[in-house]
Amino acid sequence: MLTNHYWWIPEALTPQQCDEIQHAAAMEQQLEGIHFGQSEEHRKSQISWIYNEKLNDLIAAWIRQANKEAGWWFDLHKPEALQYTRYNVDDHYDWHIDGHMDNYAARRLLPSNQIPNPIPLNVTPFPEFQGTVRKLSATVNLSHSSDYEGGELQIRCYDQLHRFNDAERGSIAVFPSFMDHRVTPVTSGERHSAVMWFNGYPFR
Ligand SMILES: O=C(O)CCC(=O)C(=O)O
Ligand SMILES: [Fe+2]
Repeated sequence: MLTNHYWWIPEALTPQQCDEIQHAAAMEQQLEGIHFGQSEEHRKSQISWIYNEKLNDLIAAWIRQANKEAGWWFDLHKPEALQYTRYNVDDHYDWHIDGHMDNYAARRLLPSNQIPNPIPLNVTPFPEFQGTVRKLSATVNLSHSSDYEGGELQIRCYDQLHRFNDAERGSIAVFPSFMDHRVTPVTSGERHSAVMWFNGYPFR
């Protein structure tokens, strides 16, 4: 299927870069995280969007590198904004994929006033995302692993379960967006992460 189900980058970001992401997130409005088409229990977390060019370019560059090192060589086009997520005790994100990869999933361009809320994954008001799908997902770990218990990112593929416990601050996990994954409930403390999705045209 794929030789590598994920690509792990242990010390991708310096503590200063992690601080910068956290400062940028603190300036933005906090929203309830949702998963389109799923019930409220599926996901519990607070999110904010980061539109900082320098920080977004930094994460995007790591994803591009992982894409090659992992041997995927997916055709990548453009990343979405960075989504910052806070998981408090009991917060979680149940099993899901971040996007399908085929032509039915390709985003259709719609005028902003016709975009439903919440926004389904297969429409966009932005011309630069027209025709694209999510290809690679990246989780940036922004908490020290000693700051929380539970809150473990897990990726499953057929009979294999990959568990990312003790994910140190500044590490990044990159995986294809069609891979099933979840974040288990936080049992103590607080876990902060940032996710970026890199889009491209459907697989062919
Ligand atoms: O917080 C994480 O590590 C992953 C979150 C996630 O899967 C998502 O936002 O789609
Ligand atoms: Fe996800």
